[in-house]
Amino acid sequence: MALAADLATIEAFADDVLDGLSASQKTLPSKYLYDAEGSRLFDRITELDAYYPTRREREILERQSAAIAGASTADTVVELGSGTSDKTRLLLDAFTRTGQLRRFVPFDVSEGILRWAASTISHRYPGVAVHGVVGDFDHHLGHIPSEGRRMIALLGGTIGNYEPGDRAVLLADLSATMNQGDSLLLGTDLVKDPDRLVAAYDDSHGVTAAFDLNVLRVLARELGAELDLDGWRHQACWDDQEQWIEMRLVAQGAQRIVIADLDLARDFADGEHIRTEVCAKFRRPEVEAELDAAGLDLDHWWTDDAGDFALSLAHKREGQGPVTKPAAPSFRYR
Ligand code: SAH
Ligand code: AVI
Repeated sequence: MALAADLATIEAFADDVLDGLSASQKTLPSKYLYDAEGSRLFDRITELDAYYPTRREREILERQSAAIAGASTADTVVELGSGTSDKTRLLLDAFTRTGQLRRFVPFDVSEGILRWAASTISHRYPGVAVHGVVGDFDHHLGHIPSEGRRMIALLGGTIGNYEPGDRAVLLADLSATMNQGDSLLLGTDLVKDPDRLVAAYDDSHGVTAAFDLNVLRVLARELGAELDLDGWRHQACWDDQEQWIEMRLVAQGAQRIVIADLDLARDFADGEHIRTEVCAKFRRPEVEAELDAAGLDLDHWWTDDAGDFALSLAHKREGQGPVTKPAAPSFRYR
């Protein structure tokens, strides 16, 4: 299916759009930013000077991948939201050096980039079985192969693209799919000077703006939305209370979005916005507490020298049965 999020059905996409554009604060789930063009633009973002998280996480992986391989003792690396799996090669190199790696399972909603990454990695690591899964964290974690001793990696700070309630659900779902002996490697961006954060999410080259605005093309192409592509502007704001960057599309003059098939027509006043992504930033006690609530115990916490980004390794608590999932959250603004 030529959908933005390749695996998601048109119906699920339509439901999400109806839901998000019907609330008083309009939102769109950030997973729809990643069609083929969105994935390409995200890759360009990771190369920007202003966008430090990728470089900082890479620095940690360069130093700690051997320790991660040793501590996890995993023979299977599952990577959620794998994208290009570029940094992941540092992990795979360390896991193959010890001879422990049998399988790599990249999992992503964006099919094109996933196929490219899976094929690149299977050529580079001929002795490793590569099993790509096209899926959505919110619906398809059950599609992850359960064989082997697995380390599940969620890198890049992608966990921060979930609001706290949704994050608790995702961590509980992950914990529920883990067996005793499996581990979770989690990348989290850390709280820092808001000016640096805003610069990282509103770069002077306009790449992040193009990434954000691209979701309007996705709406037009996939759902036949009628809208003015030039009538919106990208904005990144730091929310000190929520401790997250909010990416927004702000209406330039009065705007209207009509999706005839969904019977949807929304008017936006000049300056009104649609929230397209939250990018939450963390401190260690919060990460530890959120893992704990999901039945996961933190074993290791590594940061880069500047203290910008953290990688944590956690295991499923001994005797931990199914984790009680928090009630599915509703949008805060509703
Ligand atoms: N892990 C990579 C890529 C991060 S970009 C890195 O650290 O650089 C976020 C990735 O997660 C994208 O490839 C996107 O397609 C994927 N993604 C976003 N929401 C998703 C969801 N709900 N289910 C599965 N994949 C998702
Ligand atoms: C994928 N995710 C971790 C990125 C982030 O930093 O929150 C997405 C992104 N949005 C704009 N720039 C990068």
